[in-house]
Amino acid sequence: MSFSKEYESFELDNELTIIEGEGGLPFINVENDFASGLISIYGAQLLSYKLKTTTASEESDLLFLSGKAYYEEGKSIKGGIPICWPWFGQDPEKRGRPAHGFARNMIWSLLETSSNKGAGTQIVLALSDSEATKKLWPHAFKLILTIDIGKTLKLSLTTGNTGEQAFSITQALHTYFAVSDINKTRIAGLEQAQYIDTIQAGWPLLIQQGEIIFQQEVDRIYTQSSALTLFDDGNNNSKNRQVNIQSKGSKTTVVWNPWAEISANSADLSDEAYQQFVCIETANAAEDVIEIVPNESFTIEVEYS
Ligand code: TA6
Repeated sequence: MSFSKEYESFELDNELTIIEGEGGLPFINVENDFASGLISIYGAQLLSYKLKTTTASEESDLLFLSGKAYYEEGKSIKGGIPICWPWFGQDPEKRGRPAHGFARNMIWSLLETSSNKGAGTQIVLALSDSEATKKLWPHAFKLILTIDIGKTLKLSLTTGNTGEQAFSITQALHTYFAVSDINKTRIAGLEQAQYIDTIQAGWPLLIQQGEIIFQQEVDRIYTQSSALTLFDDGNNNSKNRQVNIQSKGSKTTVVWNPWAEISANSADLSDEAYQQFVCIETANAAEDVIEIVPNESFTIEVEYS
């Protein structure tokens, strides 16, 4: 039986069910020939993606999900792929509105689900302006997130301006990649790229020397979005793997690992959590601000393989 009548018509035989997830939130459970996935309709947040191997077993999760995550309306779920929108980072107007916007803290509508036998499962979710969003942000909009769960994982986020005035957004697909050991994790593709180091006072603009490695807290906004590769070189572990990241519509890549102190001081992360993930975010942030005029839309996309 479906979690609720409202979602029944979206279920797909032997492939997609709507279940009662953590905190009583509606979750979409996907299981197809290529992979499995779990999406929280609250936040339109993908929480899990596991590729199937040729031996019909599953690979370990591509995504990190904190064991201490909150599943409560008004709070964000720590892990998976949170949608940061319509602003990235702290409230740009410093009015005390939530960090990373409000899209990750709202129940979205499920618009469509479909099965494409040779390719996987497609899920389309939407969020439109409401009284609640207008209190935080005065604009009329339609946000559409399409998730393709197949041999690769694809996300596409389209912002439509349905109002009569232009608006500007910053945003990010704030992906938490699971890694077996942060000390053996590296990212290639941003060598010589410029980045803003948001940990240092004054946010200096620096140049990336070699691959990105992790030996302390890292919180950087790279002003470039090229093809990237995440290497998880942890040995004796099934997570030992390589993830290719291809994006469109983004001129910014955010790389974040909180390291030990922030992990220990975050109520929704365990003390050791920082060893198990790295965030690589396809974004429009810092100077990469997107203006959208009435009746126009803007799409950001990413594919992980
Ligand atoms: O994207 C990096 C970042 O902005 C960090 O500065 C850190 O705060 C992180 O996101 C997580 O933010 P959250 O609000 O989800 O705790």
